[in-house]
Amino acid sequence: MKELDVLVVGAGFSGMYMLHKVRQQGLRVQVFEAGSDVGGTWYWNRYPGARCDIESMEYSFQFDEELQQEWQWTERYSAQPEILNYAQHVAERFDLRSDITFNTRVERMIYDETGAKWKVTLDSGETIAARFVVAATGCLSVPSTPKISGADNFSGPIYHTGRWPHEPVDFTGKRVAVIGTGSSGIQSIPVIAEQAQQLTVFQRSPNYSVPAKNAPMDQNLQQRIKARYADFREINKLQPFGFGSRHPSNGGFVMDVPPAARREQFELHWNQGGLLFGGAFADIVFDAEANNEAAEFVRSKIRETVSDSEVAEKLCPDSTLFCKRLCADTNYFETYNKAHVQLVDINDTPIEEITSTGIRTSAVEQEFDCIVFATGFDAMTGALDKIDITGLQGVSLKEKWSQGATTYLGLETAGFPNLFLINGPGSPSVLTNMLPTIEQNVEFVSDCISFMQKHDYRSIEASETAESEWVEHVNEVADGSLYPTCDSWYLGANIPGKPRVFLALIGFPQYVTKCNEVAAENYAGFRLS
Ligand code: NA7
Repeated sequence: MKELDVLVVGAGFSGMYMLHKVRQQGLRVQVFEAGSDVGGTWYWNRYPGARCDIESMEYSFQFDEELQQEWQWTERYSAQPEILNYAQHVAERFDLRSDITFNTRVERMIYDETGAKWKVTLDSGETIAARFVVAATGCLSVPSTPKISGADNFSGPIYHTGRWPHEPVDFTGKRVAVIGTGSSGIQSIPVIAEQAQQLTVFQRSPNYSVPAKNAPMDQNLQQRIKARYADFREINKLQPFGFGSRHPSNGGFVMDVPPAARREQFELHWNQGGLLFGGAFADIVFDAEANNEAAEFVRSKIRETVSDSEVAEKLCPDSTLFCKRLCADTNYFETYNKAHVQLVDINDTPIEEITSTGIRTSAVEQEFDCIVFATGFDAMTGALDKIDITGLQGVSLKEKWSQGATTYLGLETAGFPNLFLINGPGSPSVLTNMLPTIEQNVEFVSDCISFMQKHDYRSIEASETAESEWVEHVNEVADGSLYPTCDSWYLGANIPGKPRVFLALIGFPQYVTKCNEVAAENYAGFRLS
């Protein structure tokens, strides 16, 4: 049986950096990746309009000064092809592909307590022994497709935004249905509408979206940031969500400001684009009245943009702003002013069936040439759930997490020694700029492995006490905010039957401090043996 020191699952940005780090430590490491190349999220999500909602100068690696100096971004917010090129550049620059096995899934992992090793079985049938396994499996990597009766009978192509074909899809002259209006729907709908002969959007819940204000990269700005890149990165890490220092938040509270000045402040942050709107006031995600003021501002923008007032009302969310990730769009609401674009609210007229030629709702049957599911992911836990993982005393991870995922720091879960998670449930992950968070998690894990080697430890496991205290902490912080007040994928609420547990920690700087303290105290809260 092949023996490794570290086996990494996934070759997205987490797996790539993990490989680079542990290789520098002189360890035997191999990455296994289901896709045919690196890139993770940016490998799979090739749908038209796919774009990052964090500015390019921040959504990139900072671990290597030459890398961050040499790479030139072309837009304020990068589109998927450019980010994928970047991932491929990183793979080449650090010769990563030589230690990545592509087109290979990890199917099963069993912990051998006596040998303090994981036995990992691949879909090729091969089993490999590894002292450590790092699950770099991504937060949004398992697409969720609702079960709609008749889908198998549809004669045209059915796409999912999260599993988009590698060859271009041409919608010219086509009658297209898009189901789902989360970020992927909101980004793809305007682009599909440019080609399609007719586009019908099936909406279950409207979403808040703020124009991204994307633009070609300001090259002077790129130069200025690069001249002090390390400082820029450090300042961003101190922001509550780990990004956005160029557009500082206003520390004030919404209701402390008179209405006219309040609107002016919202307008200012609206014009900064996308997620930066959240910086308009400090209490938007904590106070319901403040939140509703901000939400009402966004609704007023939707009403201003969409000319048909009935359609505008259907597009206006009434849920808590930010309790689902705010979308950043380019011409989303404007698209509904086009004569060939139609909005169907499936709360009024539910989808009953997909037929061989189209979609039948309770009101009407409509013909389509293709259907696009933009229906999201089994977030945070989906990829781990797909692997059959057995830890101590024969307990499976599925059993352990049947009432909700629990971890210590999002990095390990009790009963599963030497299995590290990158951006695991209970870490800040999706509530941050993912790249610096990935780097922080990977560096924690690689430092921990060095520490274990130096002190001759064979295994490390989160203690039950540290884990339950951490879970309590994550929930306490979430409950102090408005995040748990709607059915979001942060809570697993988009997947039927998934336990409702808040899966991310709010607050990146506090998390980093905690991790540093844990490491300084010889990995307090972990059992080393
Ligand atoms: P999201 O944000 O989970 O959006 C999925 C959308 O699909 C959302 O509008 C859902 O409505 C809708 N949906 C889900 N199931 C159904 C069914 N059964 N019928 C109709 N509509 C449905 O996924 P995205 O891919 O857009 O974005 C994920 C993240 O990627 C995003 O937050 C960014 O961080 C990047 P719902 O709101 O559940 O009623």
